[in-house]
Amino acid sequence: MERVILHMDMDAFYAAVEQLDRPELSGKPVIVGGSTRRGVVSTASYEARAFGVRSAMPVFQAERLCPHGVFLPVRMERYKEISRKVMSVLEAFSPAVEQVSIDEAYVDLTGSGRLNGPREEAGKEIKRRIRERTSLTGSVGIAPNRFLAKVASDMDKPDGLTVIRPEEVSSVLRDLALRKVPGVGAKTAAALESEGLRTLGDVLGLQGRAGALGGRLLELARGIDETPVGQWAGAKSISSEETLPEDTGDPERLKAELLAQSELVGARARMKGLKGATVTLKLRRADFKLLTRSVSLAEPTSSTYVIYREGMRLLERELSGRRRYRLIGIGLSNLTRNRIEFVQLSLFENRDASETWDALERAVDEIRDRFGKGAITRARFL
Ligand code: TTP
Ligand code: MG
Repeated sequence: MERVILHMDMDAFYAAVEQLDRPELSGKPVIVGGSTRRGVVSTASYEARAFGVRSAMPVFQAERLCPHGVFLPVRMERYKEISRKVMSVLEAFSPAVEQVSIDEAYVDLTGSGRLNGPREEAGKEIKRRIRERTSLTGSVGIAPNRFLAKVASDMDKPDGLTVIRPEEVSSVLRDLALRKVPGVGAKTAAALESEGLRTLGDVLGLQGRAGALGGRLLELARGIDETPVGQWAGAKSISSEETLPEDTGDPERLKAELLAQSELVGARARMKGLKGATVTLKLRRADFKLLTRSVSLAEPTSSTYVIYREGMRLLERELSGRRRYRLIGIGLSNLTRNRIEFVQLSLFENRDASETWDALERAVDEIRDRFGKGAITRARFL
């Protein structure tokens, strides 16, 4: 049966919530993220985007581009509160809802009885209810599958509603820039562009050679995405923790434990095809006081190396001579589905260190699967 999938993504979400709570900021360039200059931008209002400010940009760079911008810290609890309202609107609308990030969800409208009349009506109704409940706007895309619905919701932002009908799919895909394909990161897009591939149409034109690019991108180029809505409900974070055999303040001991934990978390994320944008260190002190420390990453990761590196930075800040700890753990949250990457290709010689780690870690996971957990142990443990 032909499916009808809706994707909804709130507009400039964190910044829009800040403008909602402080009406004097509406119409102003608002930049949320990194309360310190060393941080990165979480998001920027559309007014700030006009100056070139973007998510994941270092704060000092945003300050340079937009010196009169209003810079605000992240208030995650408040955004979660609004996010819950948005999701409850969607859940009231259809039983098949899958939230994929704080401000984004898919709704399967197939056979929901909501399609009497044009598809636009369902989209309009959802947008209207979200606005009524939260006073915020979101953009909606409606298409025959998830991938296309997400592409559609991005085509007209903010406050847009875009429908891609089955007969329009091939022409939309032909001209779709690879950097607009969900899952293709900026680095991958640049690598593909340097190979002369700019659009999904170009990928399709590769014919035989395209096989080497990995099946997923080729499928998308053909407009195929069978992923059901709801498949991935539940996975909010991946974490691992361990109570130590005895309380310790020995940095080497804690670091070794952190590496082992990072490896478990990374392997589980890679197995599930997920990446996380937040790394959280958990420590329980000998006096049972619990500490959690988090860091947001510019790019989601499933890399043991990156998880460990970020965990170490957090750990080093906490370690002081005399403190002893009874538990250490590390978690990955803010999960998204794996990005499409082609690091296995000899086509791209200029891999950077973290990509090489990715490829290495995938190889390690494979060997473990085949020969058991003990087959490979990191040199660190020896
Ligand atoms: P997005 O939906 O990607 O961005 P957005 O809602 O701010 O803007 P748009 O109108 O383009 O949808 O992400 C949702 C929120 O997630 C965003 O408001 C802040 C947070 N976020 C980060 O913290 N870091 C990031 O790198 C990105 C992309 C988002
Ligand atoms: Mg958004």
